[in-house]
Amino acid sequence: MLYPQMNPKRWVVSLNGLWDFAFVDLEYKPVLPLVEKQLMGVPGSYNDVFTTQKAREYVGKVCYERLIYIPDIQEGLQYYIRFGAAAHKASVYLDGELVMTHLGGFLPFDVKVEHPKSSMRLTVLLDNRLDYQSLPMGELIENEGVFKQKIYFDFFNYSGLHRDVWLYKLPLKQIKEITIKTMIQSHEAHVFYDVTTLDVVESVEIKDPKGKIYKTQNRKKDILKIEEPILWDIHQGNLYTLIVKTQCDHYEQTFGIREIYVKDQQLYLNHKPIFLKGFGMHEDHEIIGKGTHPLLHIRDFELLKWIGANSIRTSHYPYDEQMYDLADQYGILIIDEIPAVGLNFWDSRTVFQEDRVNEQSLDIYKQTLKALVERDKNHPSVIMYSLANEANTYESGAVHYFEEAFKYARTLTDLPLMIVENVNAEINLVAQFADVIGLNRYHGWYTDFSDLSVIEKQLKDSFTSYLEKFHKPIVLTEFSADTIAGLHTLPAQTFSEEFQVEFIEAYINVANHTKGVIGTHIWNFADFQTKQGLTRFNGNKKGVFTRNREPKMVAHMLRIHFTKEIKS
Ligand code: BDP
Repeated sequence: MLYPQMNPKRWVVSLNGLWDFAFVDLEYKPVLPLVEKQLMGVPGSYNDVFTTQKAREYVGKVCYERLIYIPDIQEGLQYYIRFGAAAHKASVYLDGELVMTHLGGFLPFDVKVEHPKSSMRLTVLLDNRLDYQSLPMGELIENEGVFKQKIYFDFFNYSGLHRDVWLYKLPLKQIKEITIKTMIQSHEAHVFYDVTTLDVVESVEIKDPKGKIYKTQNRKKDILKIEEPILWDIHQGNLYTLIVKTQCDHYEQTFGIREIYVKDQQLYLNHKPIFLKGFGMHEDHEIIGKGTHPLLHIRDFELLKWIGANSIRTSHYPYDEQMYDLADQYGILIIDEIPAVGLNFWDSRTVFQEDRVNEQSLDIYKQTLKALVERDKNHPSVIMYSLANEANTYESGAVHYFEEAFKYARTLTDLPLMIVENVNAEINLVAQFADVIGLNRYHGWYTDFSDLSVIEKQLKDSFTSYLEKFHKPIVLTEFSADTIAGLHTLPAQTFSEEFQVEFIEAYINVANHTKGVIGTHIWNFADFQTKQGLTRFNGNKKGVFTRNREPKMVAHMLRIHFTKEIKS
C-alpha cells in the first residue's frame, strides 16, 4: 500500500476540510444523508472542540459525512479513498452501502471505489470503544445500554478522523508495492529492491541525494551496487530515490543507505556503535488532539534538532507518515511502536487469558504488526520496532502471546525488535524474545516520591538485574518527573523546573556510565493530555517542552548534554 503520490501518472485529491458530523447511536445506518448534524474539521480529534463533558468524553459511534465528486471517470482506472488513520473502528459507506470496515486507529487503509460515480455520498461511522481485542486494549463496562470506557494507558482516548483523507486514482496494472533494503560493505552499498506490479517495467532509476541519476535498468527485482555511497546517518538525512516507471504507472520511493544491527550488547549504525539520545513522544496538541498538521510536525523536528536529540520512540502507537518522512530528512532515528499498550490492569487481574486478551487478540496484533511494517519498511529512520509498552510480561499467558508476536515480527523484518518493560527482571518472562530491552523507570517519583537520593542505587540495580538475566542491550525508554512550567523553587521541590533538572540529571548520570545501556529517552518530549486523574493536572506534565512546544528549564540542560559526545 504505497503512500498516495502526485506524479506524471498519479493523481491525488485531498478530502480534508469541513465534513458533516453527528453523534449517532450504535444501530445507526446511513441509509439517508445526515439530518441532525453539525460541521467538523478533518483531520483532527473531535473531542476538544466541544464545550460539554458529555461530548468531550463521548463513548460510542459518530458519523462523518461528505459528498465526493469524480468529474471524468475513466475506464481502466481504479479509484481509492485513503484514510491516514481513523480512531478506532471505521465502517465506510458509499451512497449508504457498506464498502469496508477497518479496525485500529493508528494505521492507514484504502477503500476501493468499485462503482465510481460522478457524485457520491461518503459516510464514515467511527466507533471509539476499546476492548480486549483492540489495540490499545481497553475494557467496556455496560450499564443499561450506556458504555463506560476503562483504559489502562496514560493518554487521552482522542477520537476522530485523525489524519489526511484522499481520493486517488490508479491504473489497473498499478505498482502495488516497492521494498528496498540496503547493506554497506566497506566502500560499496548493495541496494536490493523489489517492485510488485503486473505491468511491464520500463525503467528503474536511482537518483542520489545530489540529484544525479545513478543507475538505470528495467528489472522488477535486483541488487544494485553503488560505489562510495552517500550514507544516511544521524543528523544526515541523505535520501536516494528509486524511480520506477512502468507502461501505465510511475512511483518515486525515497530510501536511505544505512545498515543497522545489534551485536555484543551494542547498537550499530553503518558499522559504528551508537548511543540513543532523545524522547518518547505523543501525537498530541491543543484543540486538534491527535489530529495531524505538517507545521506542528516540523516544529517538533526543529526542536529535536535544537536540543541535539538523535532519536525518538513513537510511543505508544505508529504516528502519521509525515513524521517518518521528516525523520528521514532530519536524520532522526525512530523506534516504531505498535499500539500494544494498556495490556496491564494495574491490579491483580490477569490480562492474558481466554476471556480477555486471547487468540483473537493475537490475530489482530499480528495484522496490525504486518500493516505497520508494510507501511514503514522503506524509511531509513526506522531502526527498530517496539512490540509492546508495559504489558503484564510476568503472566504465564504473556509468554505464548509474545513468543508468537516476536516470531511473526521476524518473518516481516530484519530490524532489531524491542519490548518496553516496567516490571522487574526477576519476574519478567518475555524480555528473552527481544533484541533490545526498553526500561521505563520512575524511582523517586512513583516510588519513594520526591527522594532523589534513591535514584542512583535503584536505577543501577534495575540495569544490573536486566543485564545479568537477559544479556541484552537496554534503552532507558522512560524517566522524568511531572513539572509545571514556570514553577521555580529552591531547594528543588517536586513539580518545579529545578526538581525535573535534578531528577533527569541523576538518571542520565547512571545510564551514561552503565555498560550495556545504549540510550536514554526522556519521558516525554512534551506535556500531553490524559484522562482525568488525581495525579494528572490537565494532563501529564513530564514533558521537556510544554504542550505548546516551549522549553522548560531542563531543555536547556539537555541541549548541552545531548550535544556532548557521550557514547556515540
Ligand atoms: C508509564 C507509561 C506512560 C506514562 C508514564 C507516566 O508507559 O505512558 O505516561 O508511565 O506515568 O507507565 O508518566
